[in-house]
Order: sequence, then structure tokens, then C-alpha cells
Amino acid sequence: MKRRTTTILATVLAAVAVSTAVLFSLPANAETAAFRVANSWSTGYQAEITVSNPSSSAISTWKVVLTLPAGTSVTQAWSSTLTSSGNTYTFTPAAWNGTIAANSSTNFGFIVTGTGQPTGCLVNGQTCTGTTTPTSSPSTPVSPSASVSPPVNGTPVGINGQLKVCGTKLCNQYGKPIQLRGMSTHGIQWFPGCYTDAALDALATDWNSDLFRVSMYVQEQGYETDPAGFTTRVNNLVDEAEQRGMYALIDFHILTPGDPMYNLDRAKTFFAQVSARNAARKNVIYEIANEPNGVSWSTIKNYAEQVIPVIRANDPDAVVVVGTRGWSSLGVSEGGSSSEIIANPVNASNVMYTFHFYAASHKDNYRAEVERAAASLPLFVTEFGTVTYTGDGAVDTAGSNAWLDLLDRLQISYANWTFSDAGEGSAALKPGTCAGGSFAGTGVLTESGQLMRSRIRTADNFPTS
Ligand code: IDC
Repeated sequence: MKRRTTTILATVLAAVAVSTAVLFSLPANAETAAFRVANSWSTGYQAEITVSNPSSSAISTWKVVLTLPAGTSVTQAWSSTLTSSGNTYTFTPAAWNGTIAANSSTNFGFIVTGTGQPTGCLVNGQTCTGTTTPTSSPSTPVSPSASVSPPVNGTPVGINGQLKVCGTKLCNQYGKPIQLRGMSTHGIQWFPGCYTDAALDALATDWNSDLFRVSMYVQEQGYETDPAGFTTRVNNLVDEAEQRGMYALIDFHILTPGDPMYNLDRAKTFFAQVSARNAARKNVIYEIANEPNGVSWSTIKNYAEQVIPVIRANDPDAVVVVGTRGWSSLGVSEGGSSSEIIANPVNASNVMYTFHFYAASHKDNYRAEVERAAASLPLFVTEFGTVTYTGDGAVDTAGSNAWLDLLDRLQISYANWTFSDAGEGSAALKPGTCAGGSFAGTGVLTESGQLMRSRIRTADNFPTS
């Protein structure tokens, strides 16, 4: 049998820190690749390579070899398998994207530490098509990889549109302060069956939930084990929320270790991806560090000031929520207070600060601190429980209502831990509910779920003028 030779083209778009980019461009007659803008920061950049198959038959594998100058290296890659030798980096398919159909393409991404530009690029042994061209800035518009749904009339996103921090409040598209009330997932690595269409329908139409927090653990079998897979799962849940007019809070769920710097490169990679992909969506809020612990506020601030620019490069108008010291207790659980934040806020606009509580553990002194902090800082309760901080135990109804009354009065948005059927007191759904597949009504709810549904489903009365 005669062996067919196939031409494969690779395209590299690499935006680098000091306003130049390397571009191996496709010839005009093979313009099939969709580019994603890469991101850059002072110590590195994110790049993408599109491998295109412009022939009339499928190819079954591909290999891209990239050379970088000394002092610059690839530190992470996704949607490909990376090996390296010296300054040569070889990318071969991930488990799922080796085959490229006729007239199709696939792409992969990577993070580079250092600002040197690629000096060579081979695809299946041939020079990548194109030239090295200096450009003044990342020049290609972001193209979202999935279509953006139009706002659904009468839903929280349909009414409020793009959110913005105004003073100490979260404001809607009319510049009016609003409060979002909703639920958090449990770890999406553990409870995928709890976030089905039926589950999201129940949250949107039976609970009247404004907000859906997507908790993507980084450790504990989370993101670090499969960055591309978890990124896709988060994006899918963003879409599920969007289709129902709910806001999606993307939670980069660091917990152990508590130093966010441990996950800095992962955070840059993840947020570069989700912010590029979701830039045109109005329903996305970014929560960059669930619960920092055992680290100073200045470390958290340093982390935030490195991650926020990555998001802003793609999605300039999105609200970003920053974790606080002592498991997002505004410092209180580690002997501090919100004063350290007020004295030294994150150097970025349109940001809010996280506060978390568990009603059976955190009482009046925490409530007093929230009330005090709320006079100066925009706060967002991205997670709280009706039980103890272990996530288990009995529901503290009086404590939970005291907290929720305070949050309502101060118009502080919140998400409750958890919309899941975990066998623990904080879970809203009875064990076995998710496998059963029906989620609406009170029959499937635990005591915590009943309390939360009754608090969340009351009318919002979002102001429109
Ligand atoms: C808990 C879960 C529990 C899990 C544990 C460790 O409820 O099933 O075993 O995490 O992953 C937080 C954290 C949140 C905790 C929750 C309850 O953000 O991940 O979930 N909690 O302990 N901060 C305070 C309490």
C-alpha cells in the first residue's frame, strides 16, 4: 500500500512580556486554525500552538518540537504530553487529541517561565510554516471556544448583567447594589453526579438561586491531577449556569497547603484559560484562592497581584474575589483582623475580599468583625456552612439565621457549602439523592438544605433603575 504523505502545519502565537510576539503564521490558503491570545506577565508567558491538518485524510498522531533560548523554559503544558531535553521541548498528543480529522486542527497550550522567544519549531520533523514577526502587542482577539448564550429574560443574569464593584458593594449593570444568594458545589472531583441538568434546573427554578459556585479543588485529586480535564469541567458548569441565568463563581479551591504561592503557576495557567474562554460571558466571577492559611496577608496580596493581571488581560471587566488570611476569616482565625487588609489592600480595582464562616463554630466576634470590615471593604461570603467548620455535625439554626440576617442587611452575597449529597451535616441533599436523579422540592433535602432553600428562594427584587 502506498503511504500517503501528509502536510501538517503548526502555528505558534506567543505573546511575551515586552510587547513582542513570535508568530509562525499559516499561509493564507490554510487559514483553518483558531488562535487564542496568549498572556504574559513580568516573568513569563502563556502560549498556544495549533496543529492543523489541511489534507483530505485524517492523521493519527503529531509531534511538535520547540527550542527556547537559555534561561527560558516550558514549565507546564496542557492538551499535550510534554518531554524535554536541554532547551528542546517535545509535545506529543494527550490521550485524546492524537487523531486530527481531514481539514481539522487541534491545539495545546503551555506556560513558559522566562521571556525568551522560541528560536525553532518543528512539526513532524518539518519547519513550522511561517516567520518570526515582531508585533506591538497580542494582536489576535480572543475567540471563545463555545458560543455565549443570550441573557435569559427575568433571570438574575438577565436582569443584572455584567457586575461591578461599586464602593463596598457588588453592583449590577444599572450601578445599583445587589446581593446574590446561592449554593456551592462540593469538590467537583468527588460529586460529578450532583451537577447534572436536573440538578442545575432545580437550583435555578426551584431554589431561585442567583449564584452557583464551582469548587475546583487544586489538590486532593483535583486540578493538579488533570489540568485540561478540570478546566473543561469548570467551563461546562459555567455554561450550565449561564443557560439558566445564574452567576458562576469559579473557585480555585486551595486548602492544603494553605500557601497560595504553592499553586501560583497552576493558578496562572488555569485563570489564563478560563478567563480567555469566558471573557465574553457576563455571568462569571473569579475566586482566586479559597482559603489561604498559615501565610501572611502580604503573601496573599502578592499572589493576588500576580494572578489578577492574568485574568484582566483577557477579561478586563470581571469581578475578582481574593481570599483572606486564616481560612478566609479576614485574619480573625489566626489572631488578625481586617485592619491588615484595609491598611494594605490589593492593588487592583473591581476586587472583593472573601469571608467564610461555619455557623456552629463562628459566632458574635466574627459577626462583629464582618460588620466592621464591611464599612471599608467589599466582602463576598463565597462559602459558609450551617454546621461546624468540619463541614459536619448538627445544623445551628439560630446561628445560621443570625448570620444570614446580617448578610442580608449588609447586602453581602453568599454561597452555601454544599449542594451535594455528601454524608455530612453541611450537605443540602440527602445521601443517595444525586444517584436518584431528582433534585426539586423539599423531599430530597437535609435539615441544612431545607433551611438554605427557604432562605435563598425568596424574591430578589433586583433594582433596574
Ligand atoms: C470539607 C468537606 C469534606 C472534605 C474536606 C477536605 O466538607 O467532605 O473531606 O473539606 O477536602 C472549608 C473548606 C472546605 C471544607 C469545609 C468543611 O473550604 O473545603 O470542606 N470547610 O470542612 N473551610 C472551612 C470549612
